[in-house]
Formats: sequence, C-alpha cells, structure tokens
Amino acid sequence: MNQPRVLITGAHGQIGSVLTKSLRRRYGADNILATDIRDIHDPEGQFAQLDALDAKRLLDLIDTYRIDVVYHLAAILSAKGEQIPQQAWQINMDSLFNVLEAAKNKQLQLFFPSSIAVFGENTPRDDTPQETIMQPSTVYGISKLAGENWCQYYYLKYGVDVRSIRYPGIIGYQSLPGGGTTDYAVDIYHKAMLAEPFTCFLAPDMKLPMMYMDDAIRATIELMEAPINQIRVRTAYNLSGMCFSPQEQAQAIRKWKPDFSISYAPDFRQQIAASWPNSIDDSVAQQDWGWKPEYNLDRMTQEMLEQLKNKYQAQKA
Ligand code: AKB
Repeated sequence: MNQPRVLITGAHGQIGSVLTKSLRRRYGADNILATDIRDIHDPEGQFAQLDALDAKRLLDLIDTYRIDVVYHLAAILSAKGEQIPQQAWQINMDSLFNVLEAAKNKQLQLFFPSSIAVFGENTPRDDTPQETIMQPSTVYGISKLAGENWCQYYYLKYGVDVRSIRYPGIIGYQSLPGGGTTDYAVDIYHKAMLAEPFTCFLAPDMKLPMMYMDDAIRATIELMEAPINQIRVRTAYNLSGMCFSPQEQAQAIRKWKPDFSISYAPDFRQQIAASWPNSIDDSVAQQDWGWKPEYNLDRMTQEMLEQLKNKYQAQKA
C-alpha cells in the first residue's frame, strides 16, 4: 500500500513535535514534511520553514513534496490569544482558510485540531455532550468553533475529507506547551522532578479534561486512518482521557514524590478554565471509530516522572 505523503504545520509545537516523530515512524521519514514558522534545523527528517499565513508557499510545498494529507497544528492557544485577540483570530482563521482551500483545490485529506475551548459558561459542565450549547468566552474558543463549522462547510460543499478532534489539555514529557490554560498540568511534573515547589495559576479544585500525549497522538492517527464511512461528525469529535483538579494531580504526584509542595495563585487563566467543562462525553467517537483511552491519572503520573527523570539525567550527563 502506498504511504500517505504528509505536511504538518506547527511541527515544532507541543503536539506537532511528537506527532511528527510518530508519523515518521509510521509512514517513513521521506513521506513526512515538518513545517513551522520557527526555522530550527531538524536532524531527523525533512523540514521547511512555513508561516501558515503564506498561502503561496503552502501550495508550493504541497506541489514540491506531492503532499496528500495536511495536519494543520499551527495556532495561538487560549491564554496567549486573550493578550492579542485580533492577531489570534487572524492567525487561527486565515491559516485555516489557507489549508481548507489547498485541501479543496488539491484533493487533500485535512486534520484540524479543535479544543474543549469551544464550550462556554452555558454548556453543561459534567459529561459535556457532543452536541450542546456552545458559547465560548475566549478568542481561541471562538476561532475553534468557527473553524469546526468551516471544516463542516468544506466537507458538505466541496467534499473535503476534513477530520477534527476537540482536544482536552494535553500532557507529555517530550515537549513543553505554550500559551494555553492547561499548561500548568505539564509544568507541575517538571517542578516535581526538580524537587522545586510549584505555584499553580488555577484554583486547587479547578477540574478540567486532560489527556496523556500518547493517547492524543494515537487518537489523531486512528481518526485520520478510520474508513471514511465511519466518520459521521464533520465539525469535531469530543474526546475524553481523564479529568482532575490541580489538587488531585498534586496528590497523585505525592505517591511517587511525597515531599512535593504546591501553592495556588489563580490569575486570568482561572476564569478561562472555569468556563470549560469538567468532563467530556466522548461516546460518539467511541461508536464511530472505536476510540478508547489507555491512561488514567496514576499511570500518566508514573510515566511522566520516569520519563522526565531520564530526560534530566541525560541532560546532566
Ligand atoms: C489551551 O489550554 O489553550 C489548550 C486547549 C485546551 O486547547 N491546551
């Protein structure tokens, strides 16, 4: 079987960097083109600098590398978006139009990451359903909700095979997040590993949906490889991994690091988090393409601490 030829935007980001490695392993490094606005040499495979707002360069790369699938991960996240609302809207929407148009004109398959940020204060908080009230309170959430609807529009109107997931907060040891409201849940493990106290910018009981990176990458690839007749949702699928508060995460960390200390100084990100669900109902993703998470809080915590220990030891050596 011919392997797909893939272009990834935002390949140096938190999810992009891990997804790029996984796709290289799966389809062969020669079939993957990593792109990012930051021109950092990539020793492991093909890389091209790309500002996803540059439609012409995007099309040139698609032609040159004979691309048939695009994973469009470049975006401004929730917390950073609130500092630069108009720029965040422009970057998130214009870059999406560039990849949607490319997908339409060149018959590409497209992955668009949505987020739990599409939900808002009026959304039911617990087991948030696939179809529900959606009135997001952040620019990021508004752009993701509009993006979902544009994706569905391109599917219905032009037959573009675009697929999407509403990611919860993603936690991994491989990369650092940037500009998100759920970033604390990664930083906390680094502090625990360095035996430093951690100050959390969310309140102790602020429960949010989260997912371990391995589950998120597997979900993304499973969704993209699922037979087309199983994909009934063309906005974005709800996806659930686990849900916990900073207090519960700190308790889990203390099972391996009993001296770990946490304090709380909620800032503007607490208000964003408070408008998001506590937990997600992902039964539609389960039914349609067989989604099932593998990690819970304890398993993830153990693996994060082990992997970060190895990482910090390797840096010292
Ligand atoms: C963020 O916090 O902005 C992201 C997200 C939940 O989409 N991690």
